[in-house]
Amino acid sequence: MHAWPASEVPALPGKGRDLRIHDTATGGRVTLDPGPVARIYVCGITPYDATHMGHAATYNAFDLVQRVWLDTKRQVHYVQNVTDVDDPLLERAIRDGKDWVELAEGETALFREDMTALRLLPPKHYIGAVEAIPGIVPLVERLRDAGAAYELEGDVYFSVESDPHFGEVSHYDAAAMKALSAERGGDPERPGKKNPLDPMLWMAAREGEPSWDGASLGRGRPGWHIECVAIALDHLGMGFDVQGGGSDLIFPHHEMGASHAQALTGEYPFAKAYVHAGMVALDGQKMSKSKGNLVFVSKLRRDGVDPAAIRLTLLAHHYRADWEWTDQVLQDAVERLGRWRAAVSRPDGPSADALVEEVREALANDLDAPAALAAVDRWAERQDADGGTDEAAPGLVSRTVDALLGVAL
Ligand code: 5CA
Ligand code: ZN
Repeated sequence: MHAWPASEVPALPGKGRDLRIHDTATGGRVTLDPGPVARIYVCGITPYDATHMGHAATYNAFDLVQRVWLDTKRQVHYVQNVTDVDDPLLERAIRDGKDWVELAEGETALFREDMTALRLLPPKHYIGAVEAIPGIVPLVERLRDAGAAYELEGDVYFSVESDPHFGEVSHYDAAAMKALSAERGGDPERPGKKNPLDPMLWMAAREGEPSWDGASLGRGRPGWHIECVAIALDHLGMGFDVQGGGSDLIFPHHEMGASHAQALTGEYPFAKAYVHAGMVALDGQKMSKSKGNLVFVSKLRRDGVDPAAIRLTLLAHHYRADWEWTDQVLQDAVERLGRWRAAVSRPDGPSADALVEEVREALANDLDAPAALAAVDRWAERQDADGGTDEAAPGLVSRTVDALLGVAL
């Protein structure tokens, strides 16, 4: 699948800083040391509805990870998937009387437009579940042949007991795992499973549903977790630097993905850090396609809201915090954008050398974007109050905000 165009990332003077980031698996801050090519996998959308602010907030967080790495002169090998076949997509297509392929393609195209408008850097490899199927089938066969998977009425399940590290991403207890599994696509109540938590790797073809050749597995379609594992192993290999997504993916998705990969390869860990963004809510409830309480990026764009203001709204919240979308948080961002644009449009101003370092340090410190915004606010206030004589300063502020925060002033 093709991704979307990359906006230019200006180079900044001086040296970037290594990222210290909260890792869900260890429950603490880790300093990432990725080497010259940093490797990151971020779980992509299930394209049955338009991009909402929750998605945008999550992708914004991982865009900052990329920008911090790029600032250290590393290359970034970024992979993202599109879950372009799964139960919720097929259900929505039936509900709306649409062809599921057209629904997925249309929503993915809109997602690309939204990402481009928000200046979120594209993945190097943007891979759909459907195009990954030829790679998924042999992995499921290998798991089955190694005794890590078993058949139940034609479907194939992963045995969570086959990975000694199962549970080490989320650290949730059995009751929490069971509840979340039922809520997020699992089937803990299905009779005949070895462990109620075992997730499906391959679903045998169902009447009226799309299916693909699964070689010795028979016709069917892939389970959700193995999709991301196959794509990540194919393009990044084991032990990549960051596995990312929203906090609703901690369990079962990232837990199961890690176990699938570890059982397949005998290596540990799947990812060096598991990084999770908080949930954006609307009217007190997590914004979600299934609930329909959504603010769409595309709708705001159509209404004439500057994408840079949308981006500043996201940046005003720490990525790990759960927060509520309101008209006020958007309005605050619109006003901030206006103040910043006015401040950089003057021919000179107070020196911005310290600002570059402040923004760098804020982001290296667990992506503290609100602290980065506060630093730019202070420079803009000084510009407003006293001005300054540094002719390079306004340009340097623009480039810093562009390179590290993805906002074009
Ligand atoms: N296709 C799978 C991942 S493989 C999926 O979860 N798709 S999704 O469309 O439901 O979500 C896409 C990304 O947005 C995921 O990382 C998810 O954690 C994140 N996300 C979904 N809702 C919210 C929300 N309300 N706030 C923050 N992030 C969210
Ligand atoms: Zn995923």
